[in-house]
Amino acid sequence: MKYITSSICDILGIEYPIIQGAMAWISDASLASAVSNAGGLGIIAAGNAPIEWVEQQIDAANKATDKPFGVNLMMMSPTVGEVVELVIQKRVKAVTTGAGNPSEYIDRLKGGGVKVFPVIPSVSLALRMQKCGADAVIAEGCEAGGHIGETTTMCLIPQVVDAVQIPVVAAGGIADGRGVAAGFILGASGIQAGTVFLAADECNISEVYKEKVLKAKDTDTVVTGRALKRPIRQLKNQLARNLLERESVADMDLEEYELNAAGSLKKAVIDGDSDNGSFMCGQIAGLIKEKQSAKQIIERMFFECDAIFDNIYI
Ligand code: TUI
Repeated sequence: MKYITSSICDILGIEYPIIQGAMAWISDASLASAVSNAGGLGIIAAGNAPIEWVEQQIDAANKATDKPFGVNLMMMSPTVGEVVELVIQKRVKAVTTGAGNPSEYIDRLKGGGVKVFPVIPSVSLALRMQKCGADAVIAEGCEAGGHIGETTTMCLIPQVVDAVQIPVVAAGGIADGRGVAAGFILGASGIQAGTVFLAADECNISEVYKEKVLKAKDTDTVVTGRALKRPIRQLKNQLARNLLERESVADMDLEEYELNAAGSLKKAVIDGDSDNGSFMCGQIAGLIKEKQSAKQIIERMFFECDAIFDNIYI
């Protein structure tokens, strides 16, 4: 069987055109190195973490794999500038970025030999990233978990593909070979997946979090923070209900909201606090039924995708 390949594999030096979605507090060296060893691009999520933690994770990933991996810059973090210098110094292969506009850092990263793959939720931002010299864009639909935009993957990908000349990676709602094939059919050159790796053996989240993902149904996520222009998709629970109630009466301060959001994510990932944790997760969770290694997940997705392309005539 010939696995599908693309320009993304050449740019990143990887075997399968799959990038692991960055998940703050979750995507550490363990998950990133497992994905990279399986032939994808593993990603360490810098999130809001102290720079020392990011450095430790890069060093640990370098010990665990000789394959390329990347680091995600969360643009709302006050330490983004320091992480940029760190990835250059450590010769990290690539960065993905999220939750904001990375324009001011692209020249420096590219000059330092780092490939830049910004996550974007709209055509306008994709065009801005292309103009600033991004190597590719990751177009993420609002089916994704965590911080999201407004447009679905189905509508966003072809519009971004038509607007830019650089490669496009499809993200949001992809967890099996049908999703991978759909991304390619829509014109993407690769895919990013986050939620499916929550069920990976190498993903170090609380058992409560993992079980919630495995039990989730199609309608079990909700978007909080829309009224505050900070939309976050997470599993429905007491915290999500409280957030929705409070934002509807608009009595919430944005700074307080963001501090709470970060604290609540930690409660989900580390403590497994069912009521007060923020269990960020994409709508595709309903498709994820079993724990598997990152290698099994990736091989299954691309085996299924190849089988689809072998059986259709375009
Ligand atoms: O970044 C994500 N998803 C995330 S980041 C995150 S960390 C967090 N932790 C606690 C509270 C809040 C966040 C959790 N999930 N996805 C990529 C993504 N980026 N989706 C949408 C965007 C985006 C939005 C606006 C990218 C750029 C952008 O630019 C706006 C502008 O023009 O400045």
